[in-house]
Amino acid sequence: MSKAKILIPKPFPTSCDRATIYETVCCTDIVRGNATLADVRAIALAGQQKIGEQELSAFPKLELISKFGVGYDSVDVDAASARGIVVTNTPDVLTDEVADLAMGLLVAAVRRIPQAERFLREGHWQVGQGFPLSPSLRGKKVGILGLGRIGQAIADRLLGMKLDVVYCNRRPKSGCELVYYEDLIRMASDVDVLVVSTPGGPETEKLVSAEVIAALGAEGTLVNIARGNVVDEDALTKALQGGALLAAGLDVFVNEPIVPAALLELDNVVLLPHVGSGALETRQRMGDLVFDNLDSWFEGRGAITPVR
Ligand code: 8YV
Repeated sequence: MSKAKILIPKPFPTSCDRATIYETVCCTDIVRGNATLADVRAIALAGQQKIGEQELSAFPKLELISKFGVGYDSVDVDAASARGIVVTNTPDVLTDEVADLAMGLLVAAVRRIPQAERFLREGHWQVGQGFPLSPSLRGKKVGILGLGRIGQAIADRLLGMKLDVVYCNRRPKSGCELVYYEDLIRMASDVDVLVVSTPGGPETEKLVSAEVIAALGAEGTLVNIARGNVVDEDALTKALQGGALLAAGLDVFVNEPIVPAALLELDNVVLLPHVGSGALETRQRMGDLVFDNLDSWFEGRGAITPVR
C-alpha cells in the first residue's frame, strides 16, 4: 500500500522520527498550483501559519489538519468542515504546563522578579540599598477570563496560593463554585489581577478592550497567556506607559514574533516569547498527539481529538 502523503510546513518534536510511515513534504509555501501538494492527504501544522479558504483550495485531497497546540485560531475550521476536512488539536497534554507558566508570569509581574534580578546583576544591590518593595499578592483577587481547561488549572493553582479567584465566561461553568461574572468590565473593576486564558479567533479579538483595561485600573495587573489579539495591545501599551495600569505579564503578542518597541522600553511589563507550553516533555507529548491523530485517521479509526 502506498504511504499517505502529509505536509509538515514547520518541524516540531517527533515530526522527524514518527513521520517515517508517511511520505512527507516539508514546504512552507502553501500555494495553489504547487504540484507536490495536490495529493497531500493531511497537514501536521505547527506555528501560527494561517490556513483559510485560499490555502485549503491548494489541497484537493486533504482529509485532516492535525494541529500542534491547543489553539486552532489560525485554521478556518468552518471552511475546512465545509470541505469535509477534519481538524484536530492537542488538548490536555499541555494544560498543566501552560498553567505553571501563567503562575510564573503572574508572580513575576506583580513581585517584579525579572526587574529585581536585573537590579542584582547590574550591581545595584549594596549595603543599605535594596530593591524597591513590590506590591503584594496577599489578600488580592484574581479574575480569570476563560475558565476552560487551562483557566481551571490556573484557578486551582491560585486557590492553592490562598488567593481569591473569580471568573468570566460566556456562560457559568456547571458545578463551579467560583464567583461568576457575565460582564468583563465589572469583573475587571473588582479584581487586582486579570488573567486571560480564552481561545483566540475573531470571537475574542480585543475582548480585553481599552474600557476593560481602564476598569482594571492603576493598581491592576494583566496577564495574557492566550493569544495576543484577545487584548487591545495599543490600549494596553498606553495604559502601562501612563500609569493607568500597574503591570502586565505577556507570553503572547498580536504580531509574533514581533514585540512592539514601546513594550520593550517599559519596565512594568514582563515579556516572554510564547513559551507557555514550551517545555521539552510537553512539546514531545503534543507532537505525539499530532501523530496519534494522524495514525488513527489513516488506520481508519477516526480522529482522536477533533476540535468539533
Ligand atoms: C503552542 C499554543 O505550542 O497550544 C497552543 O495553542 O499557543 C502554544 O502553546 C504553539 O502555538 C506552537 O504552535
